[in-house]
Amino acid sequence: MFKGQKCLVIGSGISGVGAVSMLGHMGADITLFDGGDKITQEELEAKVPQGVQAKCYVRQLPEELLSRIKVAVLSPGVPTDIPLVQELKTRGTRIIGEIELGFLAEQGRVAAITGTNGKTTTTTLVGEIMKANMGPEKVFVVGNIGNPYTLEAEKTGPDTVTVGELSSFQLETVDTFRPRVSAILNITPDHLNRHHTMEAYVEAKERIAMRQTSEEICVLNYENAYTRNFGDRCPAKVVYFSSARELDQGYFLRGEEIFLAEGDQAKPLLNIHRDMNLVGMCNVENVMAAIAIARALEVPMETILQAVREFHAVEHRIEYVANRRGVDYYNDSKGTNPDAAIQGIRAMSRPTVLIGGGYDKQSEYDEWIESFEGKVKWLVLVGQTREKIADCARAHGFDRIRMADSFEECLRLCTQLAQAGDAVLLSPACASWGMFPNYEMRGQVFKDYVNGLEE
Ligand code: UMA
Repeated sequence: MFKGQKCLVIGSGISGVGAVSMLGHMGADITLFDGGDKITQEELEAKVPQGVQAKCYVRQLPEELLSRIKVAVLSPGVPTDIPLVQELKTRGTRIIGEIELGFLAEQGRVAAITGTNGKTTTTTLVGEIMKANMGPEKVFVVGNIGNPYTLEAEKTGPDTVTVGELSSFQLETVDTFRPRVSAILNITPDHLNRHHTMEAYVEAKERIAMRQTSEEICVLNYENAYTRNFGDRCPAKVVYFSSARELDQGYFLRGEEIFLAEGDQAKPLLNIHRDMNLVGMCNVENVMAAIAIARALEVPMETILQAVREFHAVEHRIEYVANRRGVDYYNDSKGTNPDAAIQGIRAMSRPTVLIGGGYDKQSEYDEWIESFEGKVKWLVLVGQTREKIADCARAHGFDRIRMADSFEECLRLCTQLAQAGDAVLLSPACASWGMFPNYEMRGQVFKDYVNGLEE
């Protein structure tokens, strides 16, 4: 498809490396560029996969090359409004994202999942259900979850299923991407420093279903205003789920049971306490969405329900770590925005010492602070946003705040403040950047610390 064509890959993280590898197999004439201010020429060259040829440039691309680039593949972390991308657009270069590139090689069915929160849990669960149904070798779980699509897309075939977790960053640059099933779990403000406006963020999320038709299915949350309204405009056949009301058609919660209403019948499927190992209403929604997605992929209901019964929490998402001296420790490092962190607090049933703060994504923290509702005993703040959060908390009348200068100090403070019967929750409402390269490392440091405490 791109044989002999001049292709530029921007960004040399895992997506960029995946894109170079796939373009290499396609016989493209590849240039790999990274604009990062620390990376060296040697480091960039070392990232080119073995057997693939790519010219490498750090920070600056030769002017004469720019005019010859036919296709530019953006890594998710590369904003579409940076000067380089704008320049390429003006010159008529085709701009696609790494997900779009992967899709060009896709041979099987695709289930694509987005949403501000719950993506990773839902994607993982759908992956497990599909593996139980088809065998692990026929299922590829890709995308924001940490596995670039371009590393797997060429292995797909007519009998495989790709389950993709897609972020708004990735969806901004899809074009022909057309999944068999899409899902938007919820949309609340996030990543506004990248998208600038809520409208642009919502628009990016909705692109997941942009190329779908009434032949395909889009699973939407009825209890989120954005996703409910999208149902009226969505080109795909819509299946709704709701955790707060009984629906005529779709998945809903009645008491402790998840029901499916189809035709003129509503059937109970499972009990959210007995049949699920996940806590919190957000996870009830994630499970409903996962069932709807798997059903749309024609998996027998019994296989779906058995996989749900066997499924345990995803690492870093309201993950129970251990009890130390009567205190329960929970790692919700993936609570990287206020809405995700609200779900973390809601899932707690004990007085809670809460760790907050991190990289500033220009979020507003009011609703998060309001969700404390007498449950949060102490708020221990760390990172770039700590003053902003403290000001917001005080404005809401919450002043049981402690400041820490480092993550280690923050952990020690929590252990001092928590008493037997309490919980300590790492659910910072902020990205980890600035203190850690990613939320996984932040969660791991938390878990190592807790596991190292005396029992
Ligand atoms: N870079 C440039 N120019 C720029 C910006 C970045 O050259 O303007 C370079 C950086 O110097 C760096 C590279 O690009 O060398 C990084 O690329 P990247 O940020 O796209 O990172 P990847 O390693 O390719 O990881 C990406 C996703 N990262 C982001 O969206 C920021 C990963 O999501 C994803 O798992 C991976 O692709 C595979 O699909 C992470 C994430 O934080 C988990 N996602 C956000 C979130 O979940 O909130 C959206």
